[in-house]
Parts: sequence; structure tokens; C-alpha cells
Amino acid sequence: KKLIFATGNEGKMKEIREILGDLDYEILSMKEAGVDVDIVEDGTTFEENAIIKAKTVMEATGSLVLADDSGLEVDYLNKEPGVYSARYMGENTSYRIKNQIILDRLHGVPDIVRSARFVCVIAAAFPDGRVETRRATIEGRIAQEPAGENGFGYDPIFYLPEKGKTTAQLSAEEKNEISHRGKALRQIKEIL
Ligand code: ITT
Repeated sequence: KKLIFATGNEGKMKEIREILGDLDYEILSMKEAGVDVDIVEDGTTFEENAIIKAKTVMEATGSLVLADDSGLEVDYLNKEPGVYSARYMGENTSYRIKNQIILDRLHGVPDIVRSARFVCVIAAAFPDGRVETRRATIEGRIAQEPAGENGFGYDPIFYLPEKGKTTAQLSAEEKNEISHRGKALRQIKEIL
């Protein structure tokens, strides 16, 4: 049994393999499956974009396909960058710069109003046309300074007060246990 995971993001793909490792399916990235389709991610919600990615690849391959649409919501920035997290400040801007821009926009803002969350929606597109989605979040706040080398994307500025660490300072195992992606993938596992 095989399934394709419709992502081009290697940070996500690593976590997906760790979290779904015990599943009774061989998991192929789009590259491994030799899939080369244009995905037009023009939805306005995480659910819409996750479904677009999963359905596009399911229709091109006829396989069971999963997709992940995720992002960072910063309450003080009216939930930006949200669904635009990957494209925030341009697709080619490094995360060192993107993270610094968010820290600058929150300069002088006290911890109690630096609340933020990561959101993850996993969509499953089945060959019979059925589609399912599952959503999960992890609550934290925007750090005062970047810290940590693990993970990817916005992890160095996403601080968990109860751990006293950013998600970039957690081990892969620790992050997967509590993360938006870990929780959403474990929910989708139940229906595969
Ligand atoms: P695919 O569409 O190919 O899967 P993408 O990176 O374009 O890859 P998204 O549109 O879902 O995917 O954007 C998600 C962005 O949200 C991602 O690029 C990160 O910037 C951020 N993000 C999501 N989960 C994260 C996590 O666990 N840690 C840090 N940043 C995360």
C-alpha cells in the first residue's frame, strides 16, 4: 500500500515521515512518486489549500494523497502571516529575515500580547473522490529573540512558555508529540 504526500517542503516531509512512520503505507514524496503537476494554491483558508493540494495530486495519479497546509497566526498582527506564511515577504526571502521582520513588527510589545499559534490542516484525497480534513493547533507566543537550530521556518521565534523553549529548541520527537502537525496527522491516521 502506497500513499503520496503532496508537499515540496522538506522540513514538513521529515516530520511527516517521523509521525507516520508506523503506518501501514509506504509514503512517497511528490519527487519520489515522479509527480510533476502545477498546484494552484489560491484558497483563502488552510482547509481550502490543503484540499486543493491533495485533490490536484490525487487526480493526476489516482493514488491516495495527503497534503499539509499550515502556518503561523500572530494575534497582534491580526493573525498574519496565516495562510500566507510560506509566501510572507516573498517566497525567496530567508527565514532568518522573515523571523527578524516579525520580531521587529512586535518590537516593544509585551509578552502577554505576543500570543500566536501554529495551525495545521491535513487533507486526505481518496481515489474514489472522498475528501477528509483534520485541523490542529499549538498555542505559544512570539519570542523576544530567535533561539534554536531544530525544525524549520518560524520555529526559532515560536516560544512555548510551559517548556521555556522555542519549538526550534525541542528535539524532533518532543516537537512531534505536541505540534499542530503531530496532532493533525495522528487524527488523519485514524481514518486511513
Ligand atoms: P507545500 O505547500 O509544498 O506543502 P509550503 O511550505 O508552501 O509547502 P504551506 O503553504 O502550508 O506549505 O506553508 C506553511 C508555512 O508555514 C511553512 O512554509 C512555514 O513557514 C510555516 N510553518 C508551518 N508549520 C511550521 C512548523 O512546524 N514550524 C515552523 N514553521 C512552520
